[in-house]
Formats: sequence, structure tokens, C-alpha cells
Amino acid sequence: MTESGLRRRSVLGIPAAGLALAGAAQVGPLAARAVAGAPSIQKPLPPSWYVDFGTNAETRWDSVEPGRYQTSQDRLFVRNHTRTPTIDADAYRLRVFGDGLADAAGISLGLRELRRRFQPVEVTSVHECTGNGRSFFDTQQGQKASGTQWTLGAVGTVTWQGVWLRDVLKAAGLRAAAVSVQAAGLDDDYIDKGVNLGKVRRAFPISKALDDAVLAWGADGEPLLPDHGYPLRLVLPGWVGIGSIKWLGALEVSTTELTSPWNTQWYNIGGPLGVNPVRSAWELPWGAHLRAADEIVLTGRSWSGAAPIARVDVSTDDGATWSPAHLHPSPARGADRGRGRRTAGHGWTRWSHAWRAPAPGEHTLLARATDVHGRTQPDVAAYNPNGYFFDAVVRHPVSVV
Ligand SMILES: Nc1nc2c(c(=O)[nH]1)N[C@H]1C(S)=C(S)[C@@H](COP(=O)(O)O)O[C@H]1N2
Ligand SMILES: [Mo]
Repeated sequence: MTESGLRRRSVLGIPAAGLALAGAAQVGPLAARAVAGAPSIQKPLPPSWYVDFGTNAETRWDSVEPGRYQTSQDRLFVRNHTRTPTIDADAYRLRVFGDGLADAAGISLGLRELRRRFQPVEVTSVHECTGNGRSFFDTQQGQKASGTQWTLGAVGTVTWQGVWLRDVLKAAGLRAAAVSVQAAGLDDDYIDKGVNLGKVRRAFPISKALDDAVLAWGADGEPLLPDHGYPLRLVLPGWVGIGSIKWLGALEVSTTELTSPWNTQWYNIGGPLGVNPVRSAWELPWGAHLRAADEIVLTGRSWSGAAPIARVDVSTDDGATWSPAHLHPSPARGADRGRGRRTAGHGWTRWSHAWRAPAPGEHTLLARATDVHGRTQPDVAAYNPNGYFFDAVVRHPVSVV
């Protein structure tokens, strides 16, 4: 556990289990109000499910249940720039404004109004941090990148409930001249090296807003947890996680391109990052000990921000030989209830591989996925100082005992 993780756990002077129970019973906000210097993350982070990075928490791949497709919120990674705020859903308003609307003063909407006025939609999509896999720049490629040293667990597949952003923008008087939308969160201002950069916010093109962006109040049929954006968040399916602004407070719609430090200083490699790359993970601990057998069935998942996965090739001998993994069918994509034109978003693909009579000793497992657009995973990911988009095939060590 990290130092800040320990601090978080000892804030109330009660053991981790006690705090976790209190959090579960009260769904967080009360605990947050009660504690001066409240923890960044409110939900319980059992060590068997999470690696605790203090303000961030990574899902352990070896805790993912092979039979379960979606990631439930209690197991979903958390990435907070600041800390999870406590928001009163009854008083909550979303502001939509800017010169991209017929009346630049715009509108403000409460939750009840959002639910009443707009067609509900349900979208299943991969939800992933841009920096997922960052630690492998260091451990696999020998060049460390700055930022949270995630392995591959800053990802999940979530079925979101909400409304299409395009419906709300149209109701707000969207003009044909609009080109850009900026979403801003209600969490604390972000302070970087003593400089206040204001609300966590990021701009994205109007094309994404009109395509499949969702204003989500639920996940898996439950209200959002405080840590995941309660009462309302933006979801940009397939895009870099930073695009999916939590605790959404405002949407600015503009006829000129909007920008923020989260477009220029971060989440940018020669331009603001958009669609997430292709990645794969084994549902195994790092350095797993596997009992020798005639056949070991290994499981994993692959995903791409752009398109569903078409094939996954696996190697159990450090890349000397490859064979296709067996792909499992994904549940029917949960989109297009209501007025949606087409299936929006897509989740990851589960796969398995029967490893026949592995010899006792050390082995390296590899998995390389290709999506239906032909995008695949390279042997080496392109280095960048902030460690985004580590998409190389990860070399996963195991020992057969
Ligand atoms: N308001 C706000 N929105 C935010 C963030 C944040 O710190 N504040 N973090 C972003 C980043 S970098 C990621 S990867 C996702 C993580 O969403 P999750 O914590 O629900 O998994 O939220 C994004 N939205
Ligand atoms: Mo992120």
C-alpha cells in the first residue's frame, strides 16, 4: 500500500476493514464530510481487488472474474486529479452555454428534467485511462515515464445509463457553426506545482458530441458511485478516459476551438489524444504460479477504443510461436434503446487459450489483439514523457510448478 493509502486508512484511527464497512453502509458522502482532509477516493478498495495509488486505484487483473463481462463500479479503477466531491443531487444543475448555441447564455438542467425530457439510452463501452500500462515503458522498455505507474488495470467495460449528449445540445439550441465542446467537472480546482489551473476540464470536437457522447447518471443499472461521477458524468465511448469528465458541472459549446491544459499540456502527443489504442491483458497475477497439468486454460481480454476486436494471437514461449486465442462472444451490445441510430460503443472481448502440457519452469505469455479496423499491438510502444498509449504486447511472466 502506498504512503497516502496508509494515511487514508488511518485517518479515522480505525482499521481498514472498519472504514470500508462504514463507506459501504453510508455510500461515502457522510464519511467524506466527517473527515477533515478526506480521502481522495470514497469507496472501499479491498487489496485483493485494487492496487492503491492514493488518489488513484488500479483494478487487479487477477481479481477479474472470467465469467463476468461488465466491470461493476465497486471493481472499477479510479483516476482522480483532485478528490471525489460530495454533491447534492437535488440541488445539482448542469449548465450548457456558449456562442455555439442560439442563445449564448444557454440553459441549465436538473437531473429530473434530464430524465424526463430526453430519451434514455444504454451504452456499453471500454472505459480506460490514457496512461494505462504506463509502468511498462519502464519495466519492459527501460525508459520510465512520469505519472501513475499503472500496470494494465486502469480499464473496465461499463454499461452506462443516461441520455445522448446530442439530444441535449439540440434542445439547448445548437448552431450549425459550433465546432467544439468543453466539459468541466465540479471537483476542486487542480493545482499543479503551485499553479491553480482551475476546474478539471477538456475540450472535444462537436463531431464526437453528435456521434455517441453520453450524459450518464448510471452504470450497471445503479446510480453512479461518488467516485465515478455522481450524480452525472460525461462518457466519450472509446476515447481517452480524461474525456469522460466526472461530476459534470458545465458544457461550453463554441464556434471556435476550445482548449485546456488537459488538451495541450497533458493527453497530447503532437495533438490532443482521442481514440484509445489496442491492448490486451491476461487474467493472472504478475509472476503467477500455475500448477503443472495436461492442460491449463488461460483467460484474458483485449480491447480497442476504435472498434471491436477481430482476433487475438497468443504465445506461451516468449513469442517464438503463436496461435489464435479462442474468442468468447460478447453479450448483445446494450445501446440503441430508444432513438439511437446505431449501436454505440463496444466493450472488450474475452478470450481463452488451452495451454497443453507446459514444462515446469519460467515462461513468458504474450497476447496480441487486432481490431476490425486492422489496428494491432506493436512489439514496442512509442515512448512519450507522460507515458500515454502503452499499446505494445506485454510480456507476462509465469512459472509452472
Ligand atoms: N472532473 C473530473 N473528471 C475526470 C477526472 C478528474 O480527475 N476529474 N479524471 C479523468 C481521468 S484521467 C480518467 S481516466 C477518468 C477515470 O474515470 P473513473 O475514475 O470513473 O474510472 O475520469 C476522467 N474524468
Ligand atoms: Mo486518465
